[in-house]
Amino acid sequence: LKRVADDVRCVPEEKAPWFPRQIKDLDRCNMLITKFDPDLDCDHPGYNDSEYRKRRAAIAELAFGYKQSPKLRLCAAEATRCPRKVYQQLRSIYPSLACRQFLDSLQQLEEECGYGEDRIPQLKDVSAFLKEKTGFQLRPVAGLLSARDFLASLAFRVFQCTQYIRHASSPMHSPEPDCCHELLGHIPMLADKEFAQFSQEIGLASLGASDEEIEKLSTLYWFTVEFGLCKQNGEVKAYGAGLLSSYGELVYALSNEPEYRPFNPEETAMQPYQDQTYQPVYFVSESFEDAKMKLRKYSASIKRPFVVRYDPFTCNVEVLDQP
Ligand code: HBI
Ligand code: FE
Repeated sequence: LKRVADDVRCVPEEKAPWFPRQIKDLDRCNMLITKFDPDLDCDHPGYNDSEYRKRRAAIAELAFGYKQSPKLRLCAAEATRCPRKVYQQLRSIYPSLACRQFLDSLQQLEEECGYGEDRIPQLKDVSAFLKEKTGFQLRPVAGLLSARDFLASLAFRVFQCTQYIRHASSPMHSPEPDCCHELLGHIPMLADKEFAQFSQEIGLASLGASDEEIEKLSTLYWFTVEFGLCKQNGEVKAYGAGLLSSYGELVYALSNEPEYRPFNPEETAMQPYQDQTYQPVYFVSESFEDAKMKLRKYSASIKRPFVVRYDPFTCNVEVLDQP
C-alpha cells in the first residue's frame, strides 16, 4: 500500500465526497436533519411548550459551539430532570432481556459513573469512563445529524451524543434520540471492546462512500447498533440501543411476535426500516465477533477509489491508493 499524499484534500471531491481525516475535522460534521425537531414538527411532544423549546435552543447552542479539544467540557446535561420512571422500568427488565455485555457495563456505570434512578450522570464523566474502556469519547450534538456525518464520527471512536431530555409529557417515549436513549441504550454497549470495534468499522466503511452506500450502512447501523439482537447461551438477547431504551419495544422484540432473521449484511442493508413504530423484523447475530467478521467482508465489497486505515496513535485516518 502506498500513501497517496499528506494533503488532506488529496482525493478530489468528484471522486469521493469530502470526509474527515482528523478528529478535529469532526467540527465540520455538523449537518443536522430537521426531522423530529421540536421547533418544526407539530407532532413533537414539546412543540407547544415554549419553555421546553427555549431550553432546547440553549442546549443546542452549546453543541453548535463545541470544538473538538481535550480541554473543552461537555455541559452537564439536564441533570435534575431525570424521569425516574424511565430508569426504574427499564432497569427491572434488563436482567432477563439484555445481553451480558450490556449488563456488565451498566453495573460498572452504576458503581463508577453515577448511573441510577435519581440523577442523570455528567456526560464528561461518562466520556472519561468510555475513553478508558474502549477509547470512545462523546461529543455533544444538537439533534439528529445527517447519516454521513453521524457515521463518520464513529470512524474516530467519537459518539455524537444528545444532551437534552425528552418532553415531560411523554416520559416513556421520544421520537428523536435524547440523553435517556444515549445513556441507557448506547453508552453501556460502547464500553464493550468487541462492540466498539464493530461500531468503528461501520464508521470507517462510510468515509467517502457514495450516498447509496451511506444509505445501506445506515440501514445496517439501524438493525444492529439500534435494534440488534444476539444469541447468548442458546437464548436471544437485546444489544440494540433503540431496544434497550424503550420498554415497550424491548418486551415486544423478545416476545414471540416479531420475525427473526439471521444477521447477514447484504440482506440486512436492504431491509426497509421503521422509525415511527416497532420494527417488523429483527436481525439476530451469532456473536459480536461473528457480526464483525461479516461486516468486514461486506465493507471490503464497497467500491471506493481508495482504502482508509485508522492510525490509533495519531487518531488520523490515512488514505491509501487502492492496491
Ligand atoms: N444523529 N444525533 C444522531 N443520533 C443518531 O443516532 C443518528 C443521527 N443521525 C443519523 C442516524 N442516527 C441514522 O441514520 C443511523 O442509521 C446512521
Ligand atoms: Fe441511537
